[in-house]
Amino acid sequence: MSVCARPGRRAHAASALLGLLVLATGCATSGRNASGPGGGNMGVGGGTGTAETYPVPAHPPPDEDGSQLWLRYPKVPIPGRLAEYRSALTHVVRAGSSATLQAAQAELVKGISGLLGATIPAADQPTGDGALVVGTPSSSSIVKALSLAGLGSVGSEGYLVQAATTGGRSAIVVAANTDVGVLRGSFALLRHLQCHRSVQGLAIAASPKIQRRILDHWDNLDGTIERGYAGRSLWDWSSLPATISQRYIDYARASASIGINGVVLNNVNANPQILSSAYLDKVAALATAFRPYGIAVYLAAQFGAPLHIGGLTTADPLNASVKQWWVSEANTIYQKVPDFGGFLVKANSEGQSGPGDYGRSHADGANMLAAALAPHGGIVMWRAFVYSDNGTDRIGQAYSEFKPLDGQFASNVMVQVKNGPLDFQPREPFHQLFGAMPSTPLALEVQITKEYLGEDTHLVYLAPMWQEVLQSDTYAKGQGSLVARVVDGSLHGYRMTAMAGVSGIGSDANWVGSHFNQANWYAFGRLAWDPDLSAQDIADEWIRQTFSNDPVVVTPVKQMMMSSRQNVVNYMEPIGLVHMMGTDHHYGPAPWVNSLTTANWNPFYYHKADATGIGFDRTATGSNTVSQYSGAVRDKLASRSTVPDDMLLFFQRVGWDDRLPSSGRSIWEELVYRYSAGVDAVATMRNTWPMVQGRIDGKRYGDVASFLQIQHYEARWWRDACLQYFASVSKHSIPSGYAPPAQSLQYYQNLQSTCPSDPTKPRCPAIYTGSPSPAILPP
Ligand code: GCW
Repeated sequence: MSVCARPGRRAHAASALLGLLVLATGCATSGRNASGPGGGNMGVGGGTGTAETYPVPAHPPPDEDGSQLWLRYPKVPIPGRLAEYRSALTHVVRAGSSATLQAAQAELVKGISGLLGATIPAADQPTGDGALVVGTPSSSSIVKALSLAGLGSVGSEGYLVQAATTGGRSAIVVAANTDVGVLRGSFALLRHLQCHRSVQGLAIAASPKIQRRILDHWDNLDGTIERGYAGRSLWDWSSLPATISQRYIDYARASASIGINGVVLNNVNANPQILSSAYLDKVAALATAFRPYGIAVYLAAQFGAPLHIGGLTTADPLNASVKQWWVSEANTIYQKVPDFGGFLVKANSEGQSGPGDYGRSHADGANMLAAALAPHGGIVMWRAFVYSDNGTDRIGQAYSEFKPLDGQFASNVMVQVKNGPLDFQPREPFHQLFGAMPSTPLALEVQITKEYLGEDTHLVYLAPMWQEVLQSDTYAKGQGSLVARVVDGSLHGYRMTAMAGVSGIGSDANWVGSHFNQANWYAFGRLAWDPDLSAQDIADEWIRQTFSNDPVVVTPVKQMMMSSRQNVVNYMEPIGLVHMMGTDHHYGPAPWVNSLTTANWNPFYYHKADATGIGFDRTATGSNTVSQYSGAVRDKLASRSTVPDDMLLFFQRVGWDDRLPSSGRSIWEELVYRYSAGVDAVATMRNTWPMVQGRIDGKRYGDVASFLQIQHYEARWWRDACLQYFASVSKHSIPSGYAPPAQSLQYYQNLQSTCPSDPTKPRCPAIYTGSPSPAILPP
């Protein structure tokens, strides 16, 4: 950690005024220590922040709609750093002619020209100090002549970004072994500059720790997006393949800038038509658009496709005609898309067909597809999201089904596992399969779209949640067997590694439904590149690029982001509650629902609250699913004295008046406290946000303020509805010192018929009244 930006005078004044903030003195450095053969990110030099004070903008900055994401490149507003950059970067030496190098050069010219406030000229050779040289040893004679020592160890996607001397003149070099590595290095340099870090002694070396870093789109061919809250699908199938919109290119630029190298174009609840020749031409056009950015295209394949579009009477994976159908399908795909990545498959899950329909195993199904793809280098990502309503504990079913198959999958199959054993809830333990499949490469799937965390409106930064999972210790091979080490392949020596994020990216101007949801797309890419990056450092660099480097902005916004995940856990599902959302649309609270015919779709299934207590006993006295974790983890979760508070009701059943050792409160009191604290934490965010007013543009400022208001009302809705319900079953009342719920239980139950009217932009105007805080009354 190096010296960082000092807060300007206004920051001190503002913090003294609000009495809310401790101004941080740290900021993210340019990289982290290299970490062994699996890749690493090392920053040496150039990480220094600035001691300059950021000027207060004379006029509010011009409005922005968020469409530029973190690639905005505004002119550096601090004169010292601007002068440093202007002398260190005087011209760009033309890169080679490949589409990827051209893309890198175009981005550098655009970005640096914006940051310097003047177009940076291009030249064929260095013409003086300050040349920016980009390339590989084969595309650039200058890079070749530099014989950079570290290049050998950055692999095919890594890069070096460093200060150098060429022909006696100072230069900055972006060097890699491949053109795609050069592109990634170019974005790393732009990130460095956008964070206003010094370029003196610049020396960044980085390479990805995870091979495949993939956005999964749940986009349907009719333009809708399952669990999308940002408008319609980006892919305009009707105008493809003829029309390649700038939006596709901007999507590729943004994704490439954070290291993403794959995209599954369509929903895992897959329409088999995507595999038809007409659609494959459209897929090929997108693949062509993305290729210069190092992004490969994958498709979600419906297992029943041979029946639906192949004219066969079976999709049995052991049937010779079925196998042959997939072989010729794969051949067709690779004719059109030579670098096609492979298939993602949701099989025998939530109504999707699969090998189980024919009495075959997941391995039989996956291996049949894998055999068709193998000659072309493609892979299968077979999802482990399976459960049925068979009377056994839902969260143990994937483990029971997949663990026995370890070692039976073909070498080009990965099993893709959600972060937790249930379904992307605000807080879950890590999935039991991590650490339990040493012979099967496991890909980690997380959800960027906030299906269960406030959809488009709530400000919830997800990197702390993903970091919590990645840094969880499975103890599979003793202490230190982190989920991150499973996923990066180093724990079990996996031959393939991958991380996937369910994108939710749509055609809204801001791409993801809200300005702050952009941070989750950004953080996904950065963590997939290096799962050991800290959520805080990622937030820091995202804020600097997306809003401002001014500490008056960075410090409070980072504080809002870093507390946001625990806040949402508190006001939606504290101390281990899960799955209490409304049926189907998953918007708003509905803990009382217990009438769905699929038992494990009922919120009641998960909390089992009655007059005697609350919680799902997964210890030896209950479902014993806790025994699917390895010894140390199992013992911790199974014991009342060691289970973390936020996992309590997920694993254990407790009485309402039992005391929580950490707080001394009864379970009932703790629920009331947590729900109330969560609501009031949103009030704190709303009070903090005005600190950035005038420092960022009015449009984004206003958009965020109005979403925070919605979040505040909805947090109170969650609290009041859940507390009313639990009060009624427990026969307890709200203790003194807390605001009473605004409405009756019946009122909240009746809301289900009107809210939301539009599940793609879910809102509930009826509850946007009154003042949500304080929920904890002042003494
Ligand atoms: O969380 C659930 C979603 C479904 C989704 C499913 C899955 C694509 O509610 O919409 O289906 O997960 O992951 O397959």
